[in-house]
Parts: sequence; structure tokens; C-alpha cells
Amino acid sequence: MKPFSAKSRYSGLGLIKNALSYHENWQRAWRSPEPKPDYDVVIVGGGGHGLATAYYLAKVHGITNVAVVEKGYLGGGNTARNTTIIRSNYLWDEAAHLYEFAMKMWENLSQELNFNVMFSQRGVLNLGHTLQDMRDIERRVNANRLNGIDSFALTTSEVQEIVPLLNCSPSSRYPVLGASWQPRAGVARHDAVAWGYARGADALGVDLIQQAEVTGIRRRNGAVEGVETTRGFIGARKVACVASGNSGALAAMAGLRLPIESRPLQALVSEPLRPCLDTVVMSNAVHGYISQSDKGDLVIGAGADSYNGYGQRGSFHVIEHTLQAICELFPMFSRVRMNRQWGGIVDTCPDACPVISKTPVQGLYFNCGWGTGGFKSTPGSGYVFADTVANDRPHPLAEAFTIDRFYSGALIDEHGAAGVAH
Ligand code: FAD
Ligand code: PYC
Repeated sequence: MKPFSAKSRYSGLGLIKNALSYHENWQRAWRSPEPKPDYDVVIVGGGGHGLATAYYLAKVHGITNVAVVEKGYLGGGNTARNTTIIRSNYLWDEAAHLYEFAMKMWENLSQELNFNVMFSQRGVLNLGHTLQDMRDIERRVNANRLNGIDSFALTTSEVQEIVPLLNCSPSSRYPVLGASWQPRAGVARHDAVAWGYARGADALGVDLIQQAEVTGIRRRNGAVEGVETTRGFIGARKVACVASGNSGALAAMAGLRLPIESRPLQALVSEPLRPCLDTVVMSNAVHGYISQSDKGDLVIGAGADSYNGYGQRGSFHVIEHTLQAICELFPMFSRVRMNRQWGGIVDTCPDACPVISKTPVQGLYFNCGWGTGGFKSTPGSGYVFADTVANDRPHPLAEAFTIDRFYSGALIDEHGAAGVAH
């Protein structure tokens, strides 16, 4: 059947025609190829980070003989499950530089991909509820400013001005003593980020292979040869693992042990409301963070479960505690009904920082351990990991994040800025 012209495809008539033909004539955003016998690079994991890595390998390094191998569907892991908060106000220079690099990429990402990722710089508040919170906020804001990051310490009344609905009463259970405020921070549309990178990578020749689970990493003489998958063996000169939630299991397939723990982290969305919250409010102390999506739902994130596991659900008491805290902070949301709840499995490192690294196995690389906060780094992570894989040495921004830090002790403790305690 003749494909629709661009004009009719995007016109109202085109939409009606597509609906009546059950979208059979809708132009595919990417191919669905059979895996080739071998590739220069196989990327394990088709989340935002894996797809971004593929895109930059092709775009920046001209390496296009690349496959992304995904066990489910593209962007169906934590990329689909996160609360999409993007900020760069991390404490230590190494982390601040990496996240700020990503932030600058977000600011141009829709243009770069020619795909609207709906990056909305509506600002992020991190509330302080105790004197110690406020001391930590002052310290982090000062460190941010020294790194050229927009960051401000606000008083209670300044916070109230930005979020009139917030309960700033001094007698509340979690009194708001102030906040840090990053105006350039915000949210983006999670699916669009995966789709934009997938479309861009496909157009540059990358094969996106879905429904193919990696079950083994084949090695010979200390170097990778390829991956065993549920769709057969795929040979590769280099294998780059970006399988958030499953990194420990993948590393074990290559005889490696990563300093990583995997835990459920939950989120919820409410029924849609009229626009009432035009910024993002986070409270690490109460383990609650909230924003309003463009559809009107309240997007609410909870804390991580304190036990390890792979069930993408999480425990009830965690969301109960979070909703109590949200109702305390926003009493007028107490009668809002929650529509959906889910969990994702986050890989956490002991210092709340990622691993972007070569491994002792030649040609095998890992990008993982982003814990509860990796969505915000998607473009930066993909860029520096692609560079690391292409050149077989850490990108300068990734030097501090290699596995070696767990031998040398040069950890970068970002627990205070990580958003969710882990
Ligand atoms: P994923 O999107 O999970 O991609 C990894 C992919 O690997 C998956 O699609 C998976 O199916 C695939 N895979 C795994 N094993 C295999 C295998 N053996 N073979 C083939 N494929 C495999 N971060 C923020 O910055 N801001 C937030 O507000 C935020 N909120 C969060 C809220 C929740 C509830 C959760 C769960 C996470 C949140 N995060 C947040 C963290 C963020 O979601 C992750 O750090 C980020 O999405 C990781 O991206 P990724 O591409 O590495 O992972
Ligand atoms: O990293 O900003 C963050 C975050 C918020 C919620 C989960 N992670």
C-alpha cells in the first residue's frame, strides 16, 4: 500500500486515515532487523542510556556497526518508570561536572534529535526541614555556584512564594525551614527521550533488537567474543552493558562482581487535576517528591525499599509513608485519588555515584549504578560512555567513575544530593 505523504500523515485527515486503517500505514520510527552474526559493538540494554550510547557511537565516533540488544521493549525499564526529575545540583566537583554536562545537553536535546523530548525547565526545590538540612543546603548551594551551576538557598517565605500550595506552617510535622532552588532544573518526557534516541540511532544504521535477552557473555583468553541471547549468539568486538537493575546479574555472566545492590523504588500518579503545581518539589528527608505532568496527574515518587530484590513493585508501607508526607506538605491533595503505582529496580553503589568503566575483561564495559537518579544524566551518560567504549579509555568526565575507585578508596559520596536515600 502507498505510504501517506508527509503532509497527509500530519494533517487531521492523515490521523483519521491512520486510525481507520488500524495504524498499518503509519511510518515506522525505526526498523526491526534480524540480528547480524556479529557487530563492532553490542550494547546490552535498550533504555535511555543504552540508546543514547548507540546514538553517540554512530554520530560522534562514526561507529555504526552497532546493535542494541533489549530483553523487553525499548525504554520499558527504568526509563519508563522514573519521575523524570532533571537537575545538576550535586555536591562534589566530579558529579557536578558530569550532571551539568548532561544538563547543557538537555537544553538542546529536542533540536539535536529533531524530536520533542518536552524538556520543561520549571525549577526544582529541595526542601530543608531541620537545621542540619539547611546547613547541608547552604554547603551544596555554595559548591554548586563555585562550579557555575545555578543554585540558590531560599528562606521559607521565598519557598512559599514559589509554591503557594505548600504547607509552610511552623507547626507542621515536617516544617519547611527553606530549600535549595535550581531554576534551570525540571522534567522531560521519559518515553520521548528513548524514542528520540532510538529513531536517531536507527537512522544512523544501528540495529535495535528487541525481545532478545542476554543470557551469557562469551569470552576467550580474557577478551569478549559476544553475547548469548534468547535469539542466538551475537558476536562482538566490544560489549557495552547498560542494563540498569540487572547490572550485577550481567557482570556475573562475565565472572565479575560489581559493588552494586539492586532494590525496588516506587512511584505513583494521581487522577488528573487542573494545573496547580508549576515546579518540582523534593524532600529527601520525608522521601517524597512531586510534580504535575502536562496531562495534569500528580507524579509522586517514594523512597527505595530497604531490601534487595528484582520485583518491580516494592512494599506498601513505603508508599503509605510517602503519601502521608505528601499530604502533610500539601494538605489540599489529601482527597486526590491515586490512579497507578509501580516500581523499578535501581542499581545502587555504596557512594551513590555511577560506574562508567572498562573492566578487567578486554572489550567489556559497564555503565551502571545510577541508582535513583540516572534519568537526568541520560544524554551525558550516553555521550561519555560512547567515548569510553570507542577509545577504550575513560572520557575525562568519567575518569572519577571507574571501578578502580572501589580499590583506591577514592569514593565520591553523593548521598546528600542523590534525591532518595540509598
Ligand atoms: P533502563 O531504562 O532500565 O534500561 C536498561 C534496560 O536493560 C532495560 O530496558 C532492561 O529491560 C534491559 N536489560 C536488563 N537486563 C538485560 C539483559 N540480560 N538482556 C537484555 N536487556 C536487558 N532518575 C532521575 O534522574 N530522576 C528521577 O526523577 C528519577 N526517578 C525515578 C523513579 C523511579 C520509581 C525509578 C525506578 C527510578 C528513578 N530514577 C530517576 C532513576 C532512573 O530511572 C534510572 O537511573 C535510569 O532510567 C536508568 O536508565 P537506563 O537506561 O540505564 O535503564
Ligand atoms: O535524582 O532527582 C532525583 C530523583 C528524584 C526522584 C528520584 N530521583
